[in-house]
Amino acid sequence: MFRKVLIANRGEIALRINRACQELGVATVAIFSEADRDSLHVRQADEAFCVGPGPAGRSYLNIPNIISTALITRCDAIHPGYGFLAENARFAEICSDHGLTFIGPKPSVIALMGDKATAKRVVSEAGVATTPGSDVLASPEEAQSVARSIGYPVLLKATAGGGGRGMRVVRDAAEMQRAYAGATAEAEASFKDGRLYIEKLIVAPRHIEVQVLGDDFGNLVHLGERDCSVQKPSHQKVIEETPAPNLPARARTALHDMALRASRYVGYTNAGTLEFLVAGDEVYFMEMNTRIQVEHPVTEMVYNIDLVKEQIRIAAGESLGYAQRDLAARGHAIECRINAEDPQNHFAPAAGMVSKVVFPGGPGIRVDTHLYAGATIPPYYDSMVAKVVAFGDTREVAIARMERALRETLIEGVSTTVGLCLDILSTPEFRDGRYDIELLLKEPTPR
Ligand code: MV4
Repeated sequence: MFRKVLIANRGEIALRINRACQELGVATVAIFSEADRDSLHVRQADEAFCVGPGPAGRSYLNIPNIISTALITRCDAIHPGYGFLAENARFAEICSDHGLTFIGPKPSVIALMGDKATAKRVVSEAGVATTPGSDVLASPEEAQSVARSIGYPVLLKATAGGGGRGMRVVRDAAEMQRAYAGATAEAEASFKDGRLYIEKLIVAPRHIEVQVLGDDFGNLVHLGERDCSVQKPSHQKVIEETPAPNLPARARTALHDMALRASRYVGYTNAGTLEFLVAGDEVYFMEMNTRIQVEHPVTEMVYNIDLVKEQIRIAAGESLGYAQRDLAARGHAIECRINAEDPQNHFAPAAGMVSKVVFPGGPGIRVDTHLYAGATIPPYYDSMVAKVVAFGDTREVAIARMERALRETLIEGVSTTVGLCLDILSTPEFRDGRYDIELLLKEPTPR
């Protein structure tokens, strides 16, 4: 096992990684920006070092400063969390060039999956169904010709994308030229890579993902699925749950089998998530995320497994120690993401001082947060401030606990998505477990 790990992140996930390390008897080094001096991860880690000013480009993305901090403090490994450098293959390579273990998959696999068009091609070689469409496109004319053969409406997507940036719906051939130019420009600006591919637009699908864990000895398991269909038009996930409600047994088996088959084919190690679109009984692979995800706690609750500890154990060269048949999910878990956002400003991320905070507790409730009374939320980073997770033997119990927990939650000083989550939980679509990605897309945000 490692002696010391550098946590290359901030916020709740930095605390989460610190907890896993503490329980494993691994010492921790936190890094922080000048805007995060008073953050909890700085206090809770064994050591902490400032790596630059507030803007992430100069601190949490500052590779030379992060690597030198790890070397000076004699760390063995770096945990990247999610966001920032988590899916940067070059960073993973630089870590290993400096004798530091990157806690995640191999750099070559990160790079393979980071190219969404290549990922689809490789995964389909493994016999996994992918959304009908093209490989990388050379021109809008080629896009029109592919679209004619698969049928409109189609989606233009950025090869370097993921999370919906550089994505355009195209309803007919006449729209293609403009949409193509817009999508390329956006992808070029966001990723310095304007390459696009095309997919048939799946109408009103569910967005379901499968968690996998693989070790360096060829052991690979899935840990079930998470339904992440409740997303804002901005592709921000709001509520996730496991198991996916009302999922036909055939579709569930297909999801799990495809996840294992694709992961095995690319030699996947550590924790990963395969994203699928599900329409009725049809299941299509969309992309793979080569990191721990925000919503990992719901999986931890039903499998009674600490995924972050597993990531660290695997990276340290330990074997999984269990097989698929040893794993069983029990009960139901739901996560609500609490974001600080300004309803006066189109729900843009809100910065400011949090004057009062009360988080819920009691049976079946877990809260992952870095907030405390008196904390300031800097303007530079993601607006998520807490995750409230509810567990129950049944979905109904989990929902009742979540509603009770959200009503106990008090955050003063900034506006949050607590009310939005309560509104969604009360809709008939959510209560019946019969919702898809359109739940938050059709009508303007309730309340
Ligand atoms: C799609 C899709 C329908 N058809 N692809 C891709 C990135 C992810 N964040 C959303 N993605 C989607 N890809 C095809 N071929 C639907 C989504 C989608 C979505 C699209 C617009 C607004 C919200 C969405 C929420 C989940 C999934």
